[in-house]
Amino acid sequence: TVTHTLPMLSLANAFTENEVREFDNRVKKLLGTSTVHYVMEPKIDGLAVELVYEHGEFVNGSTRGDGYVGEDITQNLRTIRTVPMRLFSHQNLAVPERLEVRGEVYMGKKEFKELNRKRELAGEPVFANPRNAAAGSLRQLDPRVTAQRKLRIFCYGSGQIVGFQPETHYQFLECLKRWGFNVNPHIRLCSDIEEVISFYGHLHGIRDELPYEIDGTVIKVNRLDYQERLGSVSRAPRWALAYKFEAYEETTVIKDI
Ligand code: 1X8
Repeated sequence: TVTHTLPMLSLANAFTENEVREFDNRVKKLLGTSTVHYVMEPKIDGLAVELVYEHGEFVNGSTRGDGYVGEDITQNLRTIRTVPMRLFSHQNLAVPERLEVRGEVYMGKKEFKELNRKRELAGEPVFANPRNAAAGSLRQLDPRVTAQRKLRIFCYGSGQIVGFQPETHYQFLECLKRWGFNVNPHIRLCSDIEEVISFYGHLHGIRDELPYEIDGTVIKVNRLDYQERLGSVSRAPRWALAYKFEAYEETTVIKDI
């Protein structure tokens, strides 16, 4: 097991435009300001993990677990090609002494279908969805099995960082890219809640065309000093919200009782 330096919190959910407007009003009221910028990102339907880098070197990785204590999955994460083993250092952007990065490990829709096709042919039980397939693949005791499952990662957050302090979440995402992390391309910096609502509509519109499953969007207060002031309540930050999409519905055929 691995104890996370900072707990990996869950997100409060919203399902309606009204709930999103209430979130914006709450944030502005708590901060005592009328202008708050938000970053919007797709919410990836995968498994949250934490990657730890010391002096730019990947040293260990873990699952979210209960948010406080996760499982060590370092060897399995090493087989994911989009998890950098060593970070790029730049003239004007050094690598921090210690960097804890959070992201979502997922399986693409194509890879999921292909895996299930093979499992069906082999008479093995199929996975219900890409998320379960990704979870089953990460939990493998043999990293060689994980390596064949074609998992990927999108990085979007931080745990503890020693020796580096960005001013905004958007800046942090830009740094992640330069260090070599895979960051989702459909991310938008919004100047107000109207832009947030409109970008939600845009992401909803491209949902089916994306090569991986998303179950909504994540809205985050951009300024990190604001995030700190807002803090968290009941295991969820007050500075972020999951604005969800309706779930896909499928029909199950009961073949036997
Ligand atoms: C969970 C997720 C987050 C993001 C994307 N996908 C998720 N499943 C993101 O921030 N882009 S944040 C998050 C969490 O804080 N529990």
